[in-house]
Amino acid sequence: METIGFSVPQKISEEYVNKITEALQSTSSEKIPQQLMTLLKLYDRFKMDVAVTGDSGSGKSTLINALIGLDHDARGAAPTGVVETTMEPAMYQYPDCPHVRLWDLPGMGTPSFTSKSYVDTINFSLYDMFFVVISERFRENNMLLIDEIHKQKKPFYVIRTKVDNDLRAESRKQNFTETGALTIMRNECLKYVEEKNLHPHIFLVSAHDTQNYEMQNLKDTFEKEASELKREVFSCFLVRMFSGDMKQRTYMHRALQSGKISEKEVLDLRTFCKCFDAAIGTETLMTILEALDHFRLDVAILGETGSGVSTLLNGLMRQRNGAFSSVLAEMPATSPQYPNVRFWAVSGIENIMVNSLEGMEEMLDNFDFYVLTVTEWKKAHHIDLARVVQKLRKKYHFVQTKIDCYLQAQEDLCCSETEIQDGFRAQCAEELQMAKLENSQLFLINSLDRNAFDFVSLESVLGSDLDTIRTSAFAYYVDRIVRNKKQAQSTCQIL
Ligand SMILES: Nc1nc2c(ncn2[C@@H]2O[C@H](COP(=O)(O)OP(=O)(O)OP(=O)(O)O)[C@@H](O)[C@H]2O)c(=O)[nH]1
Ligand SMILES: [Mg+2]
Repeated sequence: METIGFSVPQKISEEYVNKITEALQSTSSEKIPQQLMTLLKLYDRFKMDVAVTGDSGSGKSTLINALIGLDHDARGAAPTGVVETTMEPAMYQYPDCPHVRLWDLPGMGTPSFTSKSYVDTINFSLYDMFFVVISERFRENNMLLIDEIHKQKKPFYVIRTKVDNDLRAESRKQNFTETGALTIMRNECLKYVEEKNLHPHIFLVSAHDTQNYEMQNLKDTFEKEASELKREVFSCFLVRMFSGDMKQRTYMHRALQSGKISEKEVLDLRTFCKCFDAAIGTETLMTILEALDHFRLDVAILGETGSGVSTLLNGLMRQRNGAFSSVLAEMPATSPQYPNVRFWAVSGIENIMVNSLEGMEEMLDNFDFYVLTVTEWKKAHHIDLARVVQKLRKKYHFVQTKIDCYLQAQEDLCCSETEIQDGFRAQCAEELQMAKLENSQLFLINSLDRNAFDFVSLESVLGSDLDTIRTSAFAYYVDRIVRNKKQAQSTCQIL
């Protein structure tokens, strides 16, 4: 068989390959893809619950409003006030991280929530992470909270709020400097947490003056760390759920009640844990999830010579001046719009297909998803190509490029542009149906004009499809590397 001699570079680093293969060595291979997919789907929809806690009146609700970008009197904002205000935990969606829920908790140290009973009343075990809000000065209560969070081995940030007030008061002193006063505030926080050998992030903020101080830094740090934190809390969540400890029953019950997990997901997870038995501990789970975050998805844009493969790639990568132009690109294209996705331009497929269909199959197997470009619907090899992709059990979409030229050529017809487009779509749909290829979508594109025809919808479908495909591609990839490792080991033993 003639091979085309092309293979994509490794999809995750050697370090992850080694860690994963070691961790899953004792797992039966047939179970890996399905079970991993169950786990990863759950991970995808898992919500990280961040509790905003602290003394009553320390500014928790006002901080939440600043984080979610709402004025205190806007609809949907957390109620704030100069008297005890928040009496029940209330949930707010963090705007830029769909998997993060912020919980506004009642304050500590009032007759309703005395310092002594606060931790038991609030039930800290329900939350995955904490923002400990402090104002004016570091108090005993703050340390009690931090001790409890530390005991539960959960991550937390210390947020000293109302620094605008503090600075205003301090500014009356002689020798006042803003930097000096802020350093004193930070050092006070540091002193107490470092005494306990803890090193959380500390932010000095004003919820009334979000442009100054460290509100932006708080948001940026949290958003940057959110995926890593999610991995950490999800792994701990799973391990705790199935630890067999009696206390965990109540925990599971509460998780079901708050919609953090569903009955079906608990069952799925039980099966997952049985299949992966002792091999799955927090560390292994974290390695798998971390590898998923770094896993590179390979998308091929395929077409015949002149079908506009490179121009489409340039359009998708938002490159104006034809940055990518190659027959079988040696280097993939990447874009911040599609993190961890490598796009490969593969033009001239008619030559490859004429030479060797099997070679084609082998080459195509390097990719996880395909965009099949067509210009001349009648002459193209797109149907054969789609069949090869289907045989590999992978997904693809069709893109009719240069649709503007097609429409221009039809100008003589006495129909509107929309009618011609609709007719064209119907014709293509019929052809695909006849070829039994109706599972894919067709996009009509002028790659030189991103605002015209189906370009925007192609981008949005690609965005959501690639996220779903990432999970299954990763699961099968892990399966493949674990199998290869086992095979290599048994060959070694025979030799
Ligand atoms: N100057 C200033 N005032 C603030 C800041 N944050 C909160 N406040 C004020 O502090 C008071 C209490 O704020 P809340 O956000 O209601 O405090 P809380 O911690 O949620 O209070 P409880 O729910 O009762 O525990 C309000 O009058 C806020 O306007 C800040 O950063 N700067
Ligand atoms: Mg409040």
